[in-house]
Amino acid sequence: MATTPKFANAKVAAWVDKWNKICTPDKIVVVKGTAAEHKAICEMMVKNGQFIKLNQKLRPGCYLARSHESDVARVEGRTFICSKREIDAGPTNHWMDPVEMKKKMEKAYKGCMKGRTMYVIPFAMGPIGNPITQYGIEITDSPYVVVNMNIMTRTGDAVIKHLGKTGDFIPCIHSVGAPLKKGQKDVAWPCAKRIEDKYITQFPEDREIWSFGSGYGGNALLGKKCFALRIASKLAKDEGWMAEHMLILTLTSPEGKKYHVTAAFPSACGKTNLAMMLPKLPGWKLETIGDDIAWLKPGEDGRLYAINPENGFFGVAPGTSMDSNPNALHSCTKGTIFTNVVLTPDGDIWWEDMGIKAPKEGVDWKGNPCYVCADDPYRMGPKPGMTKKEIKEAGYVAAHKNSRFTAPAQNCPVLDKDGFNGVYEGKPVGVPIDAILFGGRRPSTIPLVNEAKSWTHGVFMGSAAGSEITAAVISDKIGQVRRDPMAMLPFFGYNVADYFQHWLEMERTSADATKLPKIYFVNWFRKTPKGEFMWPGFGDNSRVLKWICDRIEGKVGCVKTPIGNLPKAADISLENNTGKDVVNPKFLKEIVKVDKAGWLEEIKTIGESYDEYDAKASKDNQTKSTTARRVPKALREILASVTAELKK
Ligand code: OXD
Ligand code: MN
Repeated sequence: MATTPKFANAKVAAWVDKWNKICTPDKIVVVKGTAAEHKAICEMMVKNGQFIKLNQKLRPGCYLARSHESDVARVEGRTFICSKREIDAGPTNHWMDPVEMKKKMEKAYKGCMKGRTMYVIPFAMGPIGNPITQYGIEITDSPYVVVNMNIMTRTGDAVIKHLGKTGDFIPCIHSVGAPLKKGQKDVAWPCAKRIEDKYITQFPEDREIWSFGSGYGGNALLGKKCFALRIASKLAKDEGWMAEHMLILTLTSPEGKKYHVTAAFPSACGKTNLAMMLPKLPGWKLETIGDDIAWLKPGEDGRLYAINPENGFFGVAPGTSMDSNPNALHSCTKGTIFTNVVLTPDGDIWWEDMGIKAPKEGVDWKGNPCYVCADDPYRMGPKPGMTKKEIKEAGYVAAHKNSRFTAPAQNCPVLDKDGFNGVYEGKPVGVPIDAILFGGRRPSTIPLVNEAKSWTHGVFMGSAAGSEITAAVISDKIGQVRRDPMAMLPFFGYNVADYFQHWLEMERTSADATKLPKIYFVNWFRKTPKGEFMWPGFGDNSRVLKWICDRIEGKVGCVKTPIGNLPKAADISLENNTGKDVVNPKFLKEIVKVDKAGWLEEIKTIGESYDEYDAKASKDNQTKSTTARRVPKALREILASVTAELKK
């Protein structure tokens, strides 16, 4: 066991001492958060074979990591919400009794850092000192986690200083679960290999996060999903604010008026692309505040004010190209950590759909050689000379589908610096939100954009969000549509039905509910029966954002329908409709219509999802009673009225 360092803050000292005694690391390092320290850890990892240093002329300060094949995405099946009552975790979460879980996990943590260094990472979720910001201490035995946390959050001495003697924080413990025996050589990606040995556990009542066995992304960078969404959503419910899986962007009209928009899309559905989009509409400017998480607090004026609690982008690499998201690629030019992408012979990186020709050969995400495809210079295969068809049939990708870049937000050429620093009109209050968007990948039925008739109707829309499952999660159902309410399905820190109720309460408790943001549902992913996309997406999405701003200003009308307020096709601007991908006006007319048959089916499955939440909500481990239906009546009423109107 190492000696526990001294901390002025008694809660920090106790947290570190507790885990030092349990995990028995060889050494403890308190992360200072300096550039020199960050570089030294990266270089140590290069020496230990855990990082590959990329060509520093091409990508200064950039490194590549390859994870173990069993540890490539979030493990939803091993993610737990351990509230005292099962019913408070709700029907969408895995639950275990908190006392039992702590007992079980403490056993796993016993001696788990032997032969390793324990790092203590003080971190801030949000700009240090901003009233919306929260703080955390993550203990970890993974240097990969340290350097990723340095990018994704604000870490180090400044946080310790801010906490002072009594400042509060969310205590987090993480271990890769791979102790080293004396003299045992470490592997490139230590982790618990068996899925059943991994635990991503939130204790919402104790406000603690315990993670074991995985070193990847949201399983291990505990500030992100575990804190900023699962724990924060519970804090937000208790304290009257909102923690959401949303990007935040600033849009400036040709007249110079600024709008702030948040958007909740499920994982790997283009939040980063929308957050950094280059508007195709002339005169419109878009700037980025965040690409994944928003914390929104009600202001005294009734508006919702948002900050991005993160400090970087943990973006999905495949598909990110100069066409789809040039600003994301620019964000990756320096100080970035790449995980599970291809290494090129000149020490650079490559991935599928990067829009860059593949090198003749490279090293794939598993560390094996890969070769340019015989008939497609933009693909790579596991053997020389393979055709595109052969590669597809082999199910091979050279960069893992959930390979990532961890890039500092400061690299983003279109970062809204004030908004990112949580400042609006010189005050550290976050930015006032004008519109909230929900969306997902929906090949049919769901129109391009649909405006909620009221806040309650908007909550209904969010509760009914759904999408095709993507590679951001380990699942055998990739491609199937699943309901993902508010894009929060894997991230609720409590009962989904209570979360709906909390959204409804935001209107009731607002100082002026007329100032709440307008709510929209968007869908960039409609397809023809032949599988052709009906909307070009990317920069053309600015056309939809303009319509939304026009609605906010009362400049355009709408078509009032049973499902919401739809645009007239003629009100979606087709200015500058030129280039490689253009809006097809014939398709546009189609995707702003109500597909009545599709909607009757949709509404049926929304009702089924509510029934499922209610049925499962009746399991209360403590009272053994069956509890009343939990999905709010107001949402059931909207469901009934939409159904009745559709049937008219
Ligand atoms: C993410 C996710 O990594 O949602 O942001 O999975
Ligand atoms: Mn996300």
